[in-house]
Amino acid sequence: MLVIGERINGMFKDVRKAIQTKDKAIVQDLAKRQLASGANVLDVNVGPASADPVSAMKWLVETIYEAVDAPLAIDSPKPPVVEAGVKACKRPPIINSTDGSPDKMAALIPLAAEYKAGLIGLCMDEKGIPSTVDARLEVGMKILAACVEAGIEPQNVHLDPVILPVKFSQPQFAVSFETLRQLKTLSDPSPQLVVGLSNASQGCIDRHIVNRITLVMGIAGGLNEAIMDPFDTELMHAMITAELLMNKQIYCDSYIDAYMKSMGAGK
Ligand code: THG
Repeated sequence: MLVIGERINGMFKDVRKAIQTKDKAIVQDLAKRQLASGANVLDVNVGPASADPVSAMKWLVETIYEAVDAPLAIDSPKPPVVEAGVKACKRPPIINSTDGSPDKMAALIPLAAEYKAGLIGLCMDEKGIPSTVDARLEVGMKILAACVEAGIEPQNVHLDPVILPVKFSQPQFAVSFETLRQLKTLSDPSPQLVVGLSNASQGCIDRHIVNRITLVMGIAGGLNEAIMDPFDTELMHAMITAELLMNKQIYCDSYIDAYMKSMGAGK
């Protein structure tokens, strides 16, 4: 499972403040601790409130690289912000994300091909998030086909069925789950399958259990990557156990410790 740490996001108050005051230590500490908790990749998002998102993205990427050398996921709905982040990267990042709209695909697919970056494709387009499985799959297929045509290998395409908060869009999880299952079969080798996990629990009182069960069900449906909170230890343990049950890890009595050690966690 590829754990993409979600915490360097201006949606969180501490990160928003760090961007405003150029406080490197907060960002660098989050980078180090997420990796030590088992994250493989760090998501980087300036948040919706940033006054100058292009410079904020560049500053975040440079600040993170001063402290750690990890792969990054450059996360913004605005192509110029993504481009600034990708250009500041020392090694190919994951671009997060395009959707199926012609404008975004035209801007981001060539950028991913040029920088040999991975590309996340959201199963939505300029008309919004489709409410049916077939319509979401159609968008996913369109993005995958355009990527392959541009020379991006399917393994570098990460499709996201789009998870919405269960509190506000309750019927949607079943649609996302079934979309996920079918996205897996779109190509051989299959694209990577990713979700923004914490979306599921936004507005819920007990967010932890909603995130945990969403992740476990996702893994059962073929999910192999998530943008998630690596500081949530029970979430990490649930993930490792779900992968064990899906036969992706070898059982031993200390399988959780063994997994964490293999991630270099705890350093
Ligand atoms: N798919 C892809 N990328 C994504 C998402 C997705 N990137 C952004 C987001 N969704 C995933 N990351 C987060 C990060 C934080 C939260 C949710 C998703 C979150 N934040 C608190 C909140 O809104 O309640 C912030 C408040 C706080 O604690 O300070 O829940 O779906 N490809």
